[in-house]
Amino acid sequence: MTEKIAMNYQILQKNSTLQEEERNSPPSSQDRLANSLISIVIPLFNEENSIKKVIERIPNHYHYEIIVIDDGSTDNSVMKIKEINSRIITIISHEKNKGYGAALQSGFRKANGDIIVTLDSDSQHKPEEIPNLIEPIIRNEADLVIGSRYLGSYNYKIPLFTKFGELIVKTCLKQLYGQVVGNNQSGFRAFKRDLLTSLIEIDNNGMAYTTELLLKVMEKKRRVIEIPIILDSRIYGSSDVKLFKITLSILSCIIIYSLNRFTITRFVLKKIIPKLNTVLKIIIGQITNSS
Ligand SMILES: Nc1nc2c(ncn2[C@@H]2O[C@H](COP(=O)(O)OP(=O)(O)O)[C@@H](O)[C@H]2O)c(=O)[nH]1
Ligand SMILES: [Mg+2]
Repeated sequence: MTEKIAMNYQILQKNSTLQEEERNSPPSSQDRLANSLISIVIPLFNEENSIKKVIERIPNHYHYEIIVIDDGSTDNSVMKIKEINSRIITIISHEKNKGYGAALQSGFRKANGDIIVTLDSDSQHKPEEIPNLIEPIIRNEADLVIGSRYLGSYNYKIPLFTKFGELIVKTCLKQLYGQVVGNNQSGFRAFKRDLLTSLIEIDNNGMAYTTELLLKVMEKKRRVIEIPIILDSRIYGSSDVKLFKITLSILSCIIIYSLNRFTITRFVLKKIIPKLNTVLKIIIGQITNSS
C-alpha cells in the first residue's frame, strides 16, 4: 500500500515538472499563429478584372482582417468587391488618386493586426502564399519579410531596366546597412506591428515608397529577409509604374538616407534636412509633372 502511494506521488511529481516545463517553454509557432490577427492591406487602382479573385483566394483559416484601399479607381473595382459576401472587407476610399505609398499608409492607419501583410491587387501575387510569408515573423526570425521572385520563380520577362534598377538598390542597401534584398521592388511583404508607426511617418506617396520602406526598416536595424514566391504575369490591364518618376524618387531617398547614415552629415542635416527634402520634392515634382 505504502509502495503504491509512493509511486503515485512520483507520477504526480513528474506531471507537475512537465507542466512547469510547458509553462516555461516558448509557445510553438502554431500557438502564436492561433493567437495572432493578420491584417491584409491591398492597394487598389483600376483592377476591376482581378480584385475579386485576389480577395477570394485569401486563405480563410487564420484570423485575417482584409483592408482594401481604393485609390480613386475610375472603373468598377469597388463594385466587384461589394459582390463578395463570404468575407468581411474594410474598404477605404480616396476620392482622388494619391499613389501607391499613400494608399498603403491609409490602410496601415486602419490595421489592427499583430502582423501586417501587403499584396498587389493585379493578381500577380498568390494569396495562398501568405502563410509562408508570415511564418518567419511567427517564428521570430525576421521583422520584415519580402516575397522574392528571384528566389522563387516568375513566368514572364522582366524589363532589363527593372532588373538593373533592383541591382542598384540592392547594392546601395548592402553598402549602407549590410542587408541583402534582391527583389527590393516587391509589393508582397509582411511585417511586425511595431514597425507600423515608422512606416506611416514616411512621406513618399508613390511607388518609391517600397524602397523607402526598406531603407526605414534597415535604418532601425531590424531584420529583413526574403523568401521565395511564385510571381504570375499580369493578365489584365497594364503596369502603372512611371519609370522616370520612380527612378528620381528612389535616387533622392537613397541620397537622403545615405547622408543621414553618417554622424557628421547627420549632424549637419539635422538642421537642413527638412528643407533639403522639400527642395528635392519640388524639383522632382517639377520634372515629373512636365514629363
Ligand atoms: N493605390 C494605388 N495602387 C496602385 C497605384 N498604381 C498602382 N497600384 C497598385 O500597385 C500594384 C502594383 O502596380 P503595378 O502597376 O502592377 O506595378 P508592377 O507590378 O511593379 O509592374 C497593383 O496592385 C496596382 O493596382 C496607385 O496609384 N495607387
Ligand atoms: Mg503588377
